[in-house]
Amino acid sequence: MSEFRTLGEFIVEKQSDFPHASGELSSLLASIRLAAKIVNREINKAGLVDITGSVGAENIQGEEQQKLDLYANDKFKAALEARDQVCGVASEEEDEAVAFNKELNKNAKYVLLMDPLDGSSNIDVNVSVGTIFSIYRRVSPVGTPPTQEDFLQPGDKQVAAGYVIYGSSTMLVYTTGNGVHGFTYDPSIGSFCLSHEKLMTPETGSIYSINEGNYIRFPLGVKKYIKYCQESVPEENRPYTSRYIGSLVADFHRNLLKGGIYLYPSTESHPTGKLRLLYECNPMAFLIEQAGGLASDGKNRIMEIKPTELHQRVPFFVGSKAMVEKVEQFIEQNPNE
Ligand code: P6P
Repeated sequence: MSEFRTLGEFIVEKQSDFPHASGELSSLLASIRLAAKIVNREINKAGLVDITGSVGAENIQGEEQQKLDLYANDKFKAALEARDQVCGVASEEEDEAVAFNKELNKNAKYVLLMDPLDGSSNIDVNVSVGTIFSIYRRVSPVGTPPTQEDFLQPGDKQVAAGYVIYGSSTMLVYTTGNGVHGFTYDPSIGSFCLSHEKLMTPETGSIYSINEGNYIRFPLGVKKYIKYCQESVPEENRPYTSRYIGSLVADFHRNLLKGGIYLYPSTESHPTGKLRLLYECNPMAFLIEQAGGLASDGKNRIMEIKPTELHQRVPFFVGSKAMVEKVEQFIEQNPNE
């Protein structure tokens, strides 16, 4: 890890990758960096302060909102609203998209979508959690409030995406379409320092990540893929290893570095899958494709899906190219009766 290339310096250095960039995207990434530091501080002392546990409310997903979910949501919104790059935010914790109405926001060029604290139900048991973000250029006229169309853009239109993983160390991993870069937070100097430049995920791997407790409810092709992973064929590096943390950012991050596949198919309780297209699947899809991997709903490339609703869910298969292609083959060969 180099102490001499902080996230801030790297963003400015790479700004030249953006023709006609006026530095707004760079400033926007700096806002995310600030909010990540604030959330990281709270998460690291969550066990000591009465900020874990639930608030006794549910979000639009019907999921019990954790105190830190709302804390993270508020901090990221505040950091973004205090600057002039974003005209509005959509969040897992907000039923509708939030328009920023201050004058300095109305002329902003970007919108941001986020899952402010993914996997937050794991906080009380000290499992890694994460923030996921996705950034688009607005399509509605600058100077007017953002519209639904600004947020319902296909993943291919993203200008930046990334996540913060609050784990054994805190990292910020992002792409602006010029590779994936990882920065590790050094609390002794209060900076994110470049630790993984131009991350590429292995073409294949030996880790599959899925909640096998739902096995009997999986589509037939997914069941057959799981059995394929468990079949012992040493010359093909099988059986694979099953690793499932129950926190997308943590499972994704490990598989990105080591090679592997994360699967969240449709199940009875989630007939269109559990993960949300706009602020979980699209940003992770942008990252994995930039790192040489694939992201699919089992048949289609995630980033080609035209969104219809802010919180819509899709089946999600993401990771090493050869592994995603293999599960797509099983799904194609075993259409559900
Ligand atoms: P299950 C967390 O709620 C999340 O959205 C992802 O972070 C995680 O991978 C998944 O759901 C876990 O879902 O149904 O296996 O508990």
